[in-house]
Amino acid sequence: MPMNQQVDFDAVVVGAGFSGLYMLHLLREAGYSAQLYEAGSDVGGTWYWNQYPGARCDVPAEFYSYTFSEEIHRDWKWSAVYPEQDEILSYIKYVTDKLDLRKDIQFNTRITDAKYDPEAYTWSVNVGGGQTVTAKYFIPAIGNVSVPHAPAIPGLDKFRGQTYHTSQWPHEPVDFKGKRVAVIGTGSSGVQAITSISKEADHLTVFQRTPQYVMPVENPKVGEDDLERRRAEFPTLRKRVREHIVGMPCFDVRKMYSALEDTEEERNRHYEAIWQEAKGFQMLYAYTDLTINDDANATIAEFVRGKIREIVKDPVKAENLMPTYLLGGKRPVVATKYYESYNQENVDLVNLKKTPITECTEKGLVTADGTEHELDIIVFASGFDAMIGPLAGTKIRGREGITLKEKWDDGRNLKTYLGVCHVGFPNMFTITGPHFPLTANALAVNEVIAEWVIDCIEYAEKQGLAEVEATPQGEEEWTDHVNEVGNASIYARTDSWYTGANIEGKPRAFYGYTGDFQTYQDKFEKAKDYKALAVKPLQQVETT
Ligand code: NA7
Repeated sequence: MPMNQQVDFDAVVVGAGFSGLYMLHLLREAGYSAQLYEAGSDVGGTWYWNQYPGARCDVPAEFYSYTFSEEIHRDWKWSAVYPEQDEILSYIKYVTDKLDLRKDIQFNTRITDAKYDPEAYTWSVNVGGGQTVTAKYFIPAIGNVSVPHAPAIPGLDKFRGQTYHTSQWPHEPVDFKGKRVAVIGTGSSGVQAITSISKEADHLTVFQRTPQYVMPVENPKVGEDDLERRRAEFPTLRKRVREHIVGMPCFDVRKMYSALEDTEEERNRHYEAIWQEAKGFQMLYAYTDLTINDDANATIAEFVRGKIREIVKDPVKAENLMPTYLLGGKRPVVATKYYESYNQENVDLVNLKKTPITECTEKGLVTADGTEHELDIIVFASGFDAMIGPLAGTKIRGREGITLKEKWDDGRNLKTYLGVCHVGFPNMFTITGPHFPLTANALAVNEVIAEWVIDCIEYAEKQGLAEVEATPQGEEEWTDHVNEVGNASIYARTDSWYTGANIEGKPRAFYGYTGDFQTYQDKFEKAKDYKALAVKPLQQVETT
């Protein structure tokens, strides 16, 4: 501070999810004027939009919480290890009010376009209603799984029942009692919705394109003793989270060697113990090489397939639920008694690889075998145009007037610097954009990025800079690193939204960062020398 340009705000932030709210707080703490615009009518981001039945976080809340304030940590009581969506939303509202952030947030405002003015060194942001605001810094924090994707089913408009997408769920409860329901999609959202809706609906038909490895997790209540322990441990919380391989320092079953070094019997004993203790994600980290060595991965994949055979009584359903790709190559899914749901008489499974949906009629969905599945409600749990979708779908024009979508050529030429800075887009920082880490606790990552951004802004202001922008070399090196770690991992050899394979025609790329959390943070530490940024001193600007 102070800024030099004539602007409405020092910074405009877009999106009132975990990352945008923290960014707003950091900007205000550092003395900048900032305004946050949010499309929804309240804060919450992901947890505002995804109010589908069964929605909950699969990272323990103890670690899926902000780590910057002891007071917030001390005063908030999580009721369970993996709280449900409404509790996480209440937490976000609580933090918003505690930090008094609402006064700088404008709700019900979807930002559709923003433009950099290379003469004035400012961003103009269209805030709707014919109004534009200017800011030196523009910080989209609009999520990376926030643009829903749904299959184009011929005749869907004829359907007489109701349709929903998990990520655009109405804020009034949907009543499934006595209803015939379809869920299309079996990712994290579908699996959670299936386990929940199957308990209420008269009949549930799951339309599955690719089977999932779903690892069991229970959801114990958090008692007073636990809360006391957590409060006492707060001083080391941030350090523990940041030093952990995926930002969840509760992994206590990891054997620090290759799965192939144990005998089959020892290995299966180890997997069985983790399965019985319902330790969720920890299965994938049971040994050090399950995500990097295909042979090691095959051992755990076969173990889980064995569990499906054991749990699911109907052999046809069991066979259709059997995944064959590398476990963890798609984002791991954890749930409580998912496979058991298929033993309920009211739950059917359609394997879309064998019998794809051909059309929708007034009554329901028709599959290639000619069956008409009569339905009252269709739930699309069919995922997202992930990672680039939200930013590419917003007309954000940089110095040369081209949009991010054009710069990235829809993903064919995806390059970023740290996922945060972009050549041609000075003074813009994307917190949840492409190249965001996919294998770490997202909230911990948000904190790392937002803190780097505020440091960078402070640096720019102290140096009297008009512009900071990624250099082509910075972008090149970071993107090479993203591609290198991606190519060396199992994610390269599995179809998933990590590489755009979930959407027909979407170019293949590593849309997210799949390296470990330590390496990622090291890159940010190193980036504090700002050598990968091109800067333009304000004096130079004033004299040119
Ligand atoms: P995901 O993980 O992308 O899952 C989407 C599911 O929908 C998945 O099973 C897809 O099958 C299926 N899908 C996608 N397109 C189609 C079509 N056209 N027809 C049938 N089925 C389809 O999204 P989620 O919402 O579950 O989770 C996203 C992330 O949000 C999650 O990982 C957390 O980070 C939070 P596929 O496997 O692609 O064959």
